[in-house]
Amino acid sequence: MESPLEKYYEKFNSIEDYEKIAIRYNVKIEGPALKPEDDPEVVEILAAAEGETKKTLALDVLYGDKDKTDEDVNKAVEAGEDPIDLINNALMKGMDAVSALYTKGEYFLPDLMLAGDAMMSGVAICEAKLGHKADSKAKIVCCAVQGDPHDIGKNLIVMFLNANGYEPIDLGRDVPHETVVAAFKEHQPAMATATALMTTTMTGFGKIAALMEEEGLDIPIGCGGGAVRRDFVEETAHCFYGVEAYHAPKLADAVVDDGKTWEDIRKEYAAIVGEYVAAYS
Ligand code: B12
Repeated sequence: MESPLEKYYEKFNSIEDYEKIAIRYNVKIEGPALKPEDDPEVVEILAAAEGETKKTLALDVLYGDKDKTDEDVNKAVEAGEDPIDLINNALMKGMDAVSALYTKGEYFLPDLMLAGDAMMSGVAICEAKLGHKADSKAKIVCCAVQGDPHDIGKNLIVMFLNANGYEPIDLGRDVPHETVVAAFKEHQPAMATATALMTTTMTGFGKIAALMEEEGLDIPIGCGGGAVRRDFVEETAHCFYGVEAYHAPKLADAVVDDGKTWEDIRKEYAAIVGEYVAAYS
């Protein structure tokens, strides 16, 4: 007699064409499976990754495959491809496509993190080949505030800034307020991001801003994190509320390219990030 396990396998072995079936969270959806690279927005983004090598690299990132990214980047640089071109027109394009799918709710946090690791690893190989860091648009200081060990959101911000040509100065998590302001003085960043996920740590934003004022600095600080609401952040001058990690490069572009201030960002957030944002409606 067939065991329940054999019956189970029989059911799945009878599926003839896996390409046509997506099984997600135990739900079988009949019909053609749309691959990430078939999404129309992704097709448009990947069109910029011209040629087989760059397309393959962009797909390695899109699939969050760090080992394959490393292997393919190594092959490409050994074949004489320009590392800067690989960063800008292959690895970053893959990450742009990942952001597009995340925005639509088709990719999730783990997808972002895997793709981020793959991209950063590929960029590191390109930079090692170059012998120096790729030129950056500007420095952005990033931290999880004093007392706060939650750094997943901050790590995503660092990854998105890197993916968009910025030089994030990653101070890590549980960073003393004085260390943040010392980094502002040392690096003179165009913008900063501060993340807090606990009601006990979110007062850190105001403390950083106060210490910064004492030093006569005026750096726009994007403040976000699970515990944080827009009205709380806006009680403090220099600070604006940040909603999604992938917004960080667009906010930085607004400061660097368009000279927007923290006050402008409070008023124009949704227009700057180019989408409906409930907290700013
Ligand atoms: C993972 C996690 C942990 C991990 C953290 C691992 C790590 N490396 O980060 C660990 C296990 C270490 C942990 C520990 C603790 N945790 Co915890 N943890 C969580 C959990 C489950 C998820 C947090 C998370 O990573 N979210 C996902 C990230 C991506 O979100 P995010 O950082 O907010 O970032 C997003 C946005 O906010 C935005 N963003 C953030 N900053 C900025 C800035 C800008 C400029 C922009 C544009 C966007 C932006 O970008 C991201 C989205 O794209 C939450 C519960 C929950 N469901 O949220 C509890 C939670 C945050 N933890 C909590 C607590 C209390 C603790 C502990 C104190 C528990 C304990 N009693 O020991 C300890 C901390 C101990 C300490 N040392 O102080 C509470 C906080 C409650 C509160 N309101 O104060 C929560 C809410 C759980 C709960 N319901 O009680 N935790």
